[in-house]
Amino acid sequence: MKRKPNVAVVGATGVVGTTFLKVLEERNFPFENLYLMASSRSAGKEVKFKGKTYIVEELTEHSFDKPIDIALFSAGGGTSAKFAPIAAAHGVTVVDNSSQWRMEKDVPLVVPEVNPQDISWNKGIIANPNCSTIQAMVALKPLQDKYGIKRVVYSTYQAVSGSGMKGIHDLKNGLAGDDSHLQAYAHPIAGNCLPHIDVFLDNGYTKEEMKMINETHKILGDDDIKVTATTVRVPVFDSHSESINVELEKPFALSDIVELFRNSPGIVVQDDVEHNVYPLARDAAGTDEVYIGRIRRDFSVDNGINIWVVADNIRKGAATNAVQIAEQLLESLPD
Ligand code: NAP
Ligand code: 3JN
Repeated sequence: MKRKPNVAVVGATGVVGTTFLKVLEERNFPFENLYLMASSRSAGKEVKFKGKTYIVEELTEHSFDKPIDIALFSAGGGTSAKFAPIAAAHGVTVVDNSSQWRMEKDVPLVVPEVNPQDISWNKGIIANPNCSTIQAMVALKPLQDKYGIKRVVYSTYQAVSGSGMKGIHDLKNGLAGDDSHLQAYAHPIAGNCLPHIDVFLDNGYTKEEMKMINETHKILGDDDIKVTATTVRVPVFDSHSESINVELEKPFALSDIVELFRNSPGIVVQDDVEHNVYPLARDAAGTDEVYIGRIRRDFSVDNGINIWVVADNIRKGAATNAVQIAEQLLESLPD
């Protein structure tokens, strides 16, 4: 690393933004100056970071007039649509958490354990994938490399923290017996499973389901992989769980796949059913790894496998993944 970067966190007061700060501190991310930005609602708010008090500033067209090297954005798609290009035009490299730029041809969509090489061709904006996609990619990449992938079926069990403060509010109140003022969901989430994440599209899928399908193709670099998804919100505060059914191109020995996962970056295997060991949302919460268990053959097809994949959706699914990308940017910081 040549010098310490000037860093901006956009959306610093939100669920993902505050986790950005936690992860930057934990990983001792180097910086010269740090700027915290949010909407006018939070301008002037004080935030403590590494023992120092920072004042949140309002994000405006002039926010990037000062020298900033890296900006971590998590302020929604509309804010990214407007402000990421302004930042990039000022020479800032933006790591964006929204879906706004993910499928743009000249924007890399990166999971550092999977396609770190794509960071190098960024033109000022790098997209962080959807949280459900990120943990699936960490699991699928080693399978793709060793056996090839024909088809994937995702079924997700997603935590309410993926809906920000409003989702947490709906579950907390629902558990306390009050479903009268729902903020995030069309139905009570306490005691329910809602097969409805983001909006419904004309093809009958939700936008979350289509994000998983399209982002899988882009990150794995293969549009021929057949992918389908059902995404479901469940009454869990933190960590997304996913059942992933995969049809591989080549035959495999189950023990080789367990070994492959054990030796792949970012993965922890938790698979000892005799002792009731398998990944659990509550155990994954607060950590940065992707946990894989229930590894078993799918006897209904040739070369099929079922896995259960769990990760903290706000950390590995958002903040940690973006900070890992930013860590790679440190290597190419101009003098
Ligand atoms: P949140 O808790 O509601 O926080 C939203 C943040 O954005 C707040 O800091 C808010 O500032 C700021 N903001 C809103 N409008 C703004 C504007 N016009 N200008 C500047 N800042 C603005 O939401 P969250 O859960 O952190 O999620 C934020 C975004 O991250 C989501 O919209 C999504 O795009 C992305 N996200 C991605 C994933 C993923 O799968 N990778 C997961 C979750 C979220 P104020 O305090 O001033 O309102
Ligand atoms: O619902 C979840 O579990 C993940 C939510 C992600 C999200 C929430 C609001 C807006 C996104 C995203 O990252 O795809 C967006 C968005 O930017 O579209």
